[in-house]
Amino acid sequence: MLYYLTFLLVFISSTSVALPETASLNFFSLPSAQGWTYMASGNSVPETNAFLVNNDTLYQDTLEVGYAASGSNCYMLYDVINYSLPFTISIVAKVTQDGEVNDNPFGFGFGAVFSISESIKKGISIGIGKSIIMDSNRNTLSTSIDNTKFHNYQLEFNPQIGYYLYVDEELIFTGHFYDYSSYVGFNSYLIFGDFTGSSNAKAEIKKYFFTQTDERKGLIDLYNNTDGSNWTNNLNWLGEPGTECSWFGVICDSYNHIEGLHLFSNNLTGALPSSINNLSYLKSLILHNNNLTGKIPREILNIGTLESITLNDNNLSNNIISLMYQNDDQKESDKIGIEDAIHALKVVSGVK
Ligand SMILES: [Ca+2]
Repeated sequence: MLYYLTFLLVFISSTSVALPETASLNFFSLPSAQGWTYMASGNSVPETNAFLVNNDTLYQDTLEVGYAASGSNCYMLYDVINYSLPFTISIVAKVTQDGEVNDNPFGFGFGAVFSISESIKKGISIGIGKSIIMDSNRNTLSTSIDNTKFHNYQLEFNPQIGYYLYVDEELIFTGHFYDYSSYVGFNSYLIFGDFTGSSNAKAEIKKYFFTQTDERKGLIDLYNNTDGSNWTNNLNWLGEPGTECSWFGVICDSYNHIEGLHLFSNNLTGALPSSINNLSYLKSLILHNNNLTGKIPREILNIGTLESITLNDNNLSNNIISLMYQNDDQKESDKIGIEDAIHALKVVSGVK
């Protein structure tokens, strides 16, 4: 049976399931209610005196906490980082007051530390003042960005190489990691907030997102599952790590994450692997007119960024709409028909 399945997955955001490698926060509640640990170092200021949530925004105010030994109030999330894979931290924030301590802008910042062996820890933290950005190596990354306005600060970590800081998608700095080997008692952590005793800040945070998935594995599994050696075009596929954006049909965004996989009419033969959800930045999956068989894996719904997908003119035994409503263990006969599915889609997407 052939299905015609070209549509926008506008409903995905409400149905996506968090991956183990993902840690996003909403600010309808404090981070401590979402698994993060509130840390007050050198003072005993309670969480609700330093942070509050209002209107889906997290407000930090540590200006009155005091300086020097008294004054680190932040959030930490332990042991979610696998050092062998690249990862991303994206935060949308602004710093409205920074205590006028511009040589130490860590009154507000964010970062990560991870173990690469029993005795070696590395990581980087980014400190954001009103008009300066520094890293924990004491490099000045920028003095030209007005951080009192909201920006998207995105840190890309490659544990084998170093880090890349982007502000509003523009690469600002590439640097090495700081040596955190003297820090003990944990394997890894994510951190944000006020984490210096020598500076304080007032900040607003609208978004926090951490993600770590093996995109390369997602591509290789697809190649192996669908007889990649006999694709019509497999130019550059299975090349060295770092070459993935040059593989035929792979489209990358400005961070070199895979946002498009366009392999239509390319003789893909076999089943889609469940690790397709490793492509966690994917926006378009264009696979129509191939020889795909079996079931579309439910994991595809975990790709929260997905906007468009085409799977028509294959030999799949289910359709993607049915994934939304059916459990894997339900009988074939329980599946809703294609007309019902299209109706359901129209309802979800608001089309009358
Ligand atoms: Ca402080």
